Amino acid sequence: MIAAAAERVFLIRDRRYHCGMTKQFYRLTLAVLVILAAVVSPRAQSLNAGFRTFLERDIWPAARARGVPRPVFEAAFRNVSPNLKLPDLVLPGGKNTVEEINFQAEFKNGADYLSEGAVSGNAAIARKLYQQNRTLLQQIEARYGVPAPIILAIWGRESAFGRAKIPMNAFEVLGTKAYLSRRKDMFREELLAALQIVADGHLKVGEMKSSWAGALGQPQFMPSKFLARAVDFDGDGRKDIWGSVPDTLASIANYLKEAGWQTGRDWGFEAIVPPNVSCRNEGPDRGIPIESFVEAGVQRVSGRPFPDHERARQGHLMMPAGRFGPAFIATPNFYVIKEYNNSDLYALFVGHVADRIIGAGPLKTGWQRTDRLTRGDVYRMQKKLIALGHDVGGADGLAGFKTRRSIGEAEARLGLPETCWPTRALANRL
Ligand SMILES: [Ca+2]
Repeated sequence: MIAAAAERVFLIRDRRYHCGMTKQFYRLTLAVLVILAAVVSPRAQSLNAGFRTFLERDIWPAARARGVPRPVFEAAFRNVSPNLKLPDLVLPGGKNTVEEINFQAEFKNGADYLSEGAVSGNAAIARKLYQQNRTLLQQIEARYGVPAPIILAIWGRESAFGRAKIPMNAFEVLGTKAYLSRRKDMFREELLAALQIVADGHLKVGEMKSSWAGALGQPQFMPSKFLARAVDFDGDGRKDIWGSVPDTLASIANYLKEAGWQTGRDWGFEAIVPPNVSCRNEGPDRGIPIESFVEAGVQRVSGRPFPDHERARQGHLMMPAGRFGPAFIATPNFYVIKEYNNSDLYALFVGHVADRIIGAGPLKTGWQRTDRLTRGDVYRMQKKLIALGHDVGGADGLAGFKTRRSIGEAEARLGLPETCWPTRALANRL
């Protein structure tokens, strides 16, 4: 691979002083490596050529139509080639499959994702930042109607409050994914949006740093979301979610407002769900008034009543580990947080850290040890459930709420205890 050879070249350059390598020998080595890279990897070459053709024939006309100047386009892709180390790529001739093993944080189990260390550490830093930015956060709350602790919790989760390095070239990531990923169409749109951000003057090409998934800046917005929802709160005319704390925090708040945040409502409450309330009732599409849950025997773990302003309004059963972990009555705002990052554990982390920032204690119910099924195991279970007529929300190897409640339905039909969570016992029976 040319990229790999180039990396080796850089290593040699860094080490030449230590090795006592002469300048001439270094040049010779470099030349040999470049030739080797060219000769040895015709596949990388053809991939690169295909990438260039894709950029010129597909991306450039679409970018031009959006008013992106040619120099911006050329600067964005200068020296950029496909980065084959990115996950979720489908190489030419390769198969489009689900990975067997989970690697992204949101696919972890609840005990890891909401470890007390991660939660209390985030809450402690957020409390300090809350003090330091109190006036700013009050202004943002007043304008967007989203509570400061929720904004702070998202900032912490996305970029460790702006301390995380965001090292990758957004055009390399988005270009590679638009060309080679499973979700080409989505990334093509994001690539065009990224070009537009530079064309609009918010950032220079070299400042467009992203995560490995193409998310931008401290709030980790995809480029299309940046265009739609980032705001300039400090008034300098640029939406700078890389360097400006006011822009970062207000952009997070505006994102949630645009996603439908209901001002004045909580995100949810940890609850005790008695056996007569089936875990099959979970989900954003199965809401009922919170007082109906109460009449069925659902209580808050704290023993205190649900707040008066919530009782008559819609609530949703939310059981991120089925019967094997804490349960919640979520409000619609929980699902607004999921608009930010479509994971129950993510939204729960944000909501719980927000509560901890203002003094709440740890979750009362622990996460039980469960069968460690792989993503591939869950994928195969989903395929069987689909064949039996269940709606699992698409077979992706992840136990989202539609998969969990489908599992509960299958368990009930097979006479197994309802757990609403992928188990070996069910996998063996399906
Ligand atoms: Ca600004």
